[in-house]
Amino acid sequence: MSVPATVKLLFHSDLDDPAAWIPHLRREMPGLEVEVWPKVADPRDVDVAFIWTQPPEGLSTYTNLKAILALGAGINQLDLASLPSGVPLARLVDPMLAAAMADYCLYAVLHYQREFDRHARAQAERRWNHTLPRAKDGFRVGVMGLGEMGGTAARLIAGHGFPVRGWTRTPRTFAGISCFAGDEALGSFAAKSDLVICLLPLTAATRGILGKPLFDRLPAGAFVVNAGRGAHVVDADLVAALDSGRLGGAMLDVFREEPLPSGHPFWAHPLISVTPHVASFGDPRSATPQVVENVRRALAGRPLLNQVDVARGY
Ligand code: NDP
Ligand code: OXD
Repeated sequence: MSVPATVKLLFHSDLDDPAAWIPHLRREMPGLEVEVWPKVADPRDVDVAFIWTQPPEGLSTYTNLKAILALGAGINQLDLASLPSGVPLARLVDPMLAAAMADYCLYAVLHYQREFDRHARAQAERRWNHTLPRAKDGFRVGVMGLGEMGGTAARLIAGHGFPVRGWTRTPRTFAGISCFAGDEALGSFAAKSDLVICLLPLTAATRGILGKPLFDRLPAGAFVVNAGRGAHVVDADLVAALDSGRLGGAMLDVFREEPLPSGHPFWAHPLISVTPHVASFGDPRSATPQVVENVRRALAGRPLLNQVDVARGY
């Protein structure tokens, strides 16, 4: 189906640079007009919203929206309950986004298995720390969420020789990965995860999941990596578990408040590595075709690719 002569797209993000997207979008859709918030002539003329978060005034004045396309793989930041009802929502699924995330997770696994964290602390004290790392095949990695992000990360890490287990809401099968599903399996999953990576969406069921009850089920000295969402972590429980030695370290990419406030205890904690929500990022080069296809589908009233099940929350 061809794209109508003029299509209006609202762009709103405090994370993404519109200049990085517009040339790719225009190349694929010559009739596209991108209105970068707040320069929106008339919200009623906008066909599709391409947004990370909603504009501060919300979307209720965009009365002719045919689709909302999230600028991220995760969509909880959109405040689902306040989106205009009846307008379909899609998220970004992009092989480069998943590949970048898998690289981040593999880096985190190697960081802790090869004890780069300990060596950095030893260097700061000018201390020669000649300890040898645990064997790869004895360093068990647990991935929470085996979707686009977690599934890609789990396969990459398993391909590097680490035993990998995964935890999902519904039963899944992945070659070479021990799969666990449902709340009742969380304890068995956790009990043999020397390092746990959270790549869950933030929903009512997963909020606060990285807290004391889970930490207490992990092997002593386990490591936690969170690249899901900040509200997966109970911040005080994490600090307490690290301070008591229950956990050995944490690498965190996402936070309850972003940017992470300068006074937050995570910044200075010796066992925490902070990255500023850069574990992965949408790449306009590879993601534009999906966005354009979804604009076409929206205009034709067809189901979107990667449409979000709003009731399920992801
Ligand atoms: P998907 O929807 O593809 O996968 C989600 C996975 O989580 C599925 O395996 C799902 O299980 C599982 N899951 C959901 N709810 C539960 C639950 N209650 N219990 C157990 N498992 C559950 O999402 P993506 O992989 O694309 O993205 C995951 C998250 O990663 C995003 O929502 C976002 O928060 C985060 N993200 C972070 C980025 C960063 O830069 N830090 C970049 C991109 C994403 P099932 O398979 O049974 O449905
Ligand atoms: C996210 C993203 O969901 O960056 O965090 O895509």
